[in-house]
Amino acid sequence: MPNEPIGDSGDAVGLLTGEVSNGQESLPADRCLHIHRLMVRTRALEERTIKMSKSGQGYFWIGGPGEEAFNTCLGLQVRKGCGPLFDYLHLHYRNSATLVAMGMPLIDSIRQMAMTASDPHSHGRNFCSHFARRDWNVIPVTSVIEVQYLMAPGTAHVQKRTAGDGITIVTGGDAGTAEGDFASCLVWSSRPCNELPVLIVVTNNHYGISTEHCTQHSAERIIDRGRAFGIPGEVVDGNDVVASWHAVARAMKYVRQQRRPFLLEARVSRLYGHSSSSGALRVKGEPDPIELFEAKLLEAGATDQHGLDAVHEEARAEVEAAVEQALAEAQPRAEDVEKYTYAPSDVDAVYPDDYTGLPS
Ligand SMILES: Cc1ncc(C[n+]2csc(CCOP(=O)(O)OP(=O)(O)O)c2C)c(N)n1
Repeated sequence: MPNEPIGDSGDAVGLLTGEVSNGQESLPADRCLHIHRLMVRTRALEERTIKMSKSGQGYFWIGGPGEEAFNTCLGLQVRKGCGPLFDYLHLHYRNSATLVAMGMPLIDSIRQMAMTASDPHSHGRNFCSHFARRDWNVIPVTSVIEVQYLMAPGTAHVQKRTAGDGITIVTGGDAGTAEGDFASCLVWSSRPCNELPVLIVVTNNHYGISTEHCTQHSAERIIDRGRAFGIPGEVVDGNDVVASWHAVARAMKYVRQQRRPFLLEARVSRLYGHSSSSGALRVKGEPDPIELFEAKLLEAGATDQHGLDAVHEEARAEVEAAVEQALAEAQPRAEDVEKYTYAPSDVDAVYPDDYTGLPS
């Protein structure tokens, strides 16, 4: 079930009938326009935060331009909420479209880039795209790659023991799957009689930072590694909205109903390189999921060029207003530096609430 009512983007959305097809599968046109708007808003956010990193309004940039098709379809189908009855998300740093699809205001990501105290994900203390939302079960994103795959079986274990059909979703890149944490996830998710409801997603952009996938991995498909553990999987063209929607729906249905793991590998683009550390310049020759989707929308008669331009214009204006507002907001205070260090815990005798200095 999508997180927001489909067709809340104004215009004639909701009045549309008709389908958008990729030749094999299709989606209703009004849902496609909703997805398109979310993808464009995310791209506007990413491109503006790249600019912030280059103009001294923030520092390091990392994000997911090129992954909007798959990640939007993922975010819209998450069962959003707090606690084990809802889905847990162990994401990596390329999932802005997932958060935007779940309803994150764009300004919240800009606040993290601008390192303001109002940043709800880290109070201005973490890199951009390092999201954390307790109310939506979004576990804090770490810069240390792959550890999320080791933590995911933990929340899935709780969900297995809790009546309900909440699932755990973990995402990461292809290069990180070389690490032991990925193998541990496969082992812990598939122990006989202890199989766990984990949707193991790998967004394969064919690169680590600068090493190509084909120079490191002899297996062409990452999902094939699941075979040894009896974990089924699917590879999907993550630049194809229609295919991604259905692949996510199938995978989620399997994990939700069977309470067993599933591997989903999405082949995606990396449109601005690895991060600001590698320059964040637009890469030529990689397919752009937004351009591909817009061609499909036009072909299906779901909208016209004027409609598409209006969505881009509206997204740019939204982002500019958000940057202006965020830059006027307060930075963290020096006296708060020790706050939010520990999560409150009844079983922690030393720091039950927050860090209060070294025990005397
Ligand atoms: C444990 C660890 N090793 C190395 C790094 C440095 N590092 C950051 S991103 C990255 C590449 C990750 O590639 P991939 O898993 O394919 O994800 P992508 O960034 O391409 O989405 C590396 C090696 C790190 N952050 N953490």
